[in-house]
Amino acid sequence: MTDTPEYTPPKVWVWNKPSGGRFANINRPIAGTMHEKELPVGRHPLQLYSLGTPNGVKVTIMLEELLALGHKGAEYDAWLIKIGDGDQFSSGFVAVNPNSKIPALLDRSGPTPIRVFETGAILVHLAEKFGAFLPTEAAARAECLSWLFWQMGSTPYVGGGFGHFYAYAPIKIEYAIDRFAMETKRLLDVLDRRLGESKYVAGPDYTIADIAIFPWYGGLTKFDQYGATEFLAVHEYKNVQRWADMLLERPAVRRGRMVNRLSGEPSGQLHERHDASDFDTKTQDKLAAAS
Ligand SMILES: N[C@@H](CCC(=O)N[C@@H](CS)C(=O)NCC(=O)O)C(=O)O
Repeated sequence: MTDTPEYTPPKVWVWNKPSGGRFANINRPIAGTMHEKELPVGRHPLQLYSLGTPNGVKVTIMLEELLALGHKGAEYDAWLIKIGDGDQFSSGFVAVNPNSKIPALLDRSGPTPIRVFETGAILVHLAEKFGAFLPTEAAARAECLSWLFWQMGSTPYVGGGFGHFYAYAPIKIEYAIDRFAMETKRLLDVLDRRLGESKYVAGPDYTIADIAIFPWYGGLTKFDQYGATEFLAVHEYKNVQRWADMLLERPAVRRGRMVNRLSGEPSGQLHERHDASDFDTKTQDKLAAAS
């Protein structure tokens, strides 16, 4: 085991110094509004305030899938929330999500706007609203919701645990990396075994469980999330690879991954989406060529 500095916790923890590491500037022990600013509102029924992270991408994939099915009521404006700049602490954003995390959805299709936060709640809200990607038969619905909530419960160990200590923490702590690499590999194995017996996560059909799980576990296996492809030996998870490749064939998945994205190839970054045509005209490469 490597040596890490000795630390004896004080009797009462106090916030007296930045914690260090990536994202330390936005971590704080208090909730609520940090500055006054309203959110913009566009012309579509659904207003999404987000960023192209794995959590944000779940919702843009869902919306693109609904539009691909012909649900015009799923038209949306996707506004960029730069969490590195603290946009999630504005009065407008906190009113839509008191937890100050992207993504947050404002459903303005009815007489009174409905706010929805937490991706699990957003995916269920949209699935029930449009009657899509959530089976109605009891056993199939239970299987889908079980895997959906498996993602919600398990991913903090992958992102906040493994990703944080492997890629973002200011020091490498062997104990923490071991602890969360073990859990991340166990979770990949859970998913791999499931996908060895089932075409999609919840059964024979594509559902919101796949939409929620893909950006995280597909990210680890296909997109070198946290630079950990080799470290986690992701090639071992053959069924996850097969499933992720299959999802990547879907045009709606490819479009959803582009929305609110601030990194990667300019042609894959659509910072804001207000119209279906934006994918053809407003990606960063197109905007650069036009200016
Ligand atoms: N459980 C939440 C997680 C959302 C979340 O962690 N969002 C991150 C980006 S991926 C965020 O907004 N972080 C900003 C912050 O922590 O201040 C969900 O599923 O919606």
